Amino acid sequence: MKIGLGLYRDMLTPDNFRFARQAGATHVVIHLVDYSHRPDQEAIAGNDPAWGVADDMTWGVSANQGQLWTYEELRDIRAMANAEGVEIAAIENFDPSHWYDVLLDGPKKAQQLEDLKTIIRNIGRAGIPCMGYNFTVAGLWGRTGGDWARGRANAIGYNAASLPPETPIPRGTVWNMVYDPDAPPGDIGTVTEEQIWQRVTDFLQALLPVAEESGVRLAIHPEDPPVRTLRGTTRLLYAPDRFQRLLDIAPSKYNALEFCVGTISEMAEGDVYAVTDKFSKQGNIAYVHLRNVHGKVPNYHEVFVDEGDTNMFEILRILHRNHFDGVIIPDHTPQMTCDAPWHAGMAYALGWLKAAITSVERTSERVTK
Ligand SMILES: [Mn+2]
Repeated sequence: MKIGLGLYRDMLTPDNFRFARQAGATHVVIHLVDYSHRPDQEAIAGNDPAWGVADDMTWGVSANQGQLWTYEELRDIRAMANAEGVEIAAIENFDPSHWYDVLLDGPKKAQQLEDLKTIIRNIGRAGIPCMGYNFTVAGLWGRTGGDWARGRANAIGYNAASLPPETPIPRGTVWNMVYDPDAPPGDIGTVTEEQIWQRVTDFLQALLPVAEESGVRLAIHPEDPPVRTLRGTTRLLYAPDRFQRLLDIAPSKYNALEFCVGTISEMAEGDVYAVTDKFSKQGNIAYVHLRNVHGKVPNYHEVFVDEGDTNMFEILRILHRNHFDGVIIPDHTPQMTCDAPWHAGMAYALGWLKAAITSVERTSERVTK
């Protein structure tokens, strides 16, 4: 098993790649979407996009229509990472500007599917083997922050009872980001169960052949928060049995999971150990998000990797037993009280992860010899 670190767009610097290597990572997962970008505000350096940045709990504005990620920029980022001794395991999340009508089944869908194919080809040509994505219309709306991790560390939580009423999604918004600030008034209406499955089927059928040719695994992240509906839209992967349905649409090594242990443990249904066993045994896991949580929907909060409801050693033992050899990254972690809250939280999680993986792998060597 390999250790990785997820880095947001404004963190893609030689120093942060070096930080990852120092903390024991051999890989990084990079974000290219600037989630918190708001044209009217200063960028917030190192802002964790877990929290909504606007009063209505949406994130920022993406206006990159027609500006697809190029081979050259991907090549250059990879070279920067390689120069510091880490490899890029995956890119995480498409830009809403590039595929809003794929999610919304809008008039630009056919063109945007072609654009996504171009992006996948560029990613493959740059030697990056995986593209993680969230197929979601409402996104992460509703998460809040609080000092509920150990030592009153700030972390993310979700409590349906304390949220403002769910409002319909305004036009020009998808996945909690605005792609058209000048959209006419009104909302996008509802999304039904049949519609969301049809949309993801259209997406996979269009993209998978190109993903296979390009050597880029498509890895879907489950819905966070894993609720059945949000803001009038039916959610796709809010329960473990829906993962198999998604994989069965197009069985292929390249139709895979961005396996988020934290989100799965938040789900009302299913057992996180059984789910980890099933999908790692089947070889469906492209990479893992490791994060611990107290509680489940409709009320949970995130905590440090070594507190919370899930026994992470058991998760690692299951992955190892099933020969999972991919990358594991800490998901978001609680922020630690110091001058570098995000980095300290990640360094803690990475150190814990390295010791735990070493222990699991060495213990099993002793047993099998
Ligand atoms: Mn996750």
